[in-house]
Amino acid sequence: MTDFNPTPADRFTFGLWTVGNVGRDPFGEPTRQPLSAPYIVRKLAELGASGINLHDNDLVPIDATAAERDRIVSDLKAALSETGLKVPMATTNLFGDPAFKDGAFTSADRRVRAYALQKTMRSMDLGAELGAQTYVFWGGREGTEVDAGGKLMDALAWFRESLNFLAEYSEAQGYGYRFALEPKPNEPRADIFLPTVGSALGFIPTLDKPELFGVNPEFAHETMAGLSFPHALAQALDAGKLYHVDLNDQKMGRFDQDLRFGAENIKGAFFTVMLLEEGGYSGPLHFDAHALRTEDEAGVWTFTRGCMRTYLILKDKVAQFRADSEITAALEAYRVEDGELAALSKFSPENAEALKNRTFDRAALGVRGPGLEALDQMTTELLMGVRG
Ligand code: GLT
Ligand code: MN
Ligand code: MN
Repeated sequence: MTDFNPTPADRFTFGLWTVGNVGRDPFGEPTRQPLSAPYIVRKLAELGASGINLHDNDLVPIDATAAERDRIVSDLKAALSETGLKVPMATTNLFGDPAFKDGAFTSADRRVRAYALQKTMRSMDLGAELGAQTYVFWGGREGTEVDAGGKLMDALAWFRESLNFLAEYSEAQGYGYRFALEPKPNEPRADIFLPTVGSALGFIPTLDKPELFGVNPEFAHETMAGLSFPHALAQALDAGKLYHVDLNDQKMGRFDQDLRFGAENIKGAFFTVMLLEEGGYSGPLHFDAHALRTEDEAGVWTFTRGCMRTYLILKDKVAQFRADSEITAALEAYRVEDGELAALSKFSPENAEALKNRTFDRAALGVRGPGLEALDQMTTELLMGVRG
């Protein structure tokens, strides 16, 4: 791999809302023209992506008639079959319409919650029609600005009730979806429920069918919470719950930026790629990012290429890291094993007693230098292109 040109075998996907982002923000109007879904599909195919993901309303306007819906869907299907692109993931827009201003599944209004179920079932039907296997729940409006409404405990129960219903619906329809909860700490709400990957992982075992639910961690969202994305990713992998991933970048302490993958925190991106490549994840590599608001359409495709190219370069860097004998030796030296202590660390009353009576050279343990400065400098130099 020397040219870093992506192919569908690399499993890269983009949301229609990402490359299709028109550059609107809370202070300014769109800076780009909308792009149609078939046009996006053809462009992404040219650039080497493997698929697209969508919200119901990225494709079909919320007030479309049945005939309009069918025409829009069939135009998309034509572009998909012409290019071979897939739709591995689908999701619902439960945040844009004013009906959802105080939450969808966690609205205090039962009618809103029931409408959210209806909208999601229809969107799941659409996703299944397009071949999607993963269904994402990003609860953008599931939160509060003020807690005077007193729904903190109820909101979680309502959320659970809706997710249980939709899991049953998926099974009853034979869709076989795996659901991925996408945490975010804030924006657009002041406080969003299930704000971090850890929170979502804690919630999943309370569902009726926990095996159908995993997480869709996003680089920017954990960063907004002041947390490390690689740490969140590792915990999701450890739990066997990494069902999808949203790759992008983000400056700490800012609004949700959805920057090009690797644009800001290249070392975080490097360890992200390492975990994805080595941690047993085989799902789509989805970029939930968009071009800067300053850019024209050419800038959008430069951004698109950039996300994929940076991933492939970092994948190459991971291979270089693993093949570097000095780094390998430093990694080996960092870990200290002891067979006798390993055996004693399996609980039995005898082992507990032996461990309690064991003499440790505490001073020596505190004196040892683990070599992390050297390892990190070697990693930094490798990323800067001056090793090997
Ligand atoms: C929205 C959000 C993303 C989510 C999308 C899925 S919508 O753009 O900022 O992080 O992944 O609903
Ligand atoms: Mn985001
Ligand atoms: Mn996302």
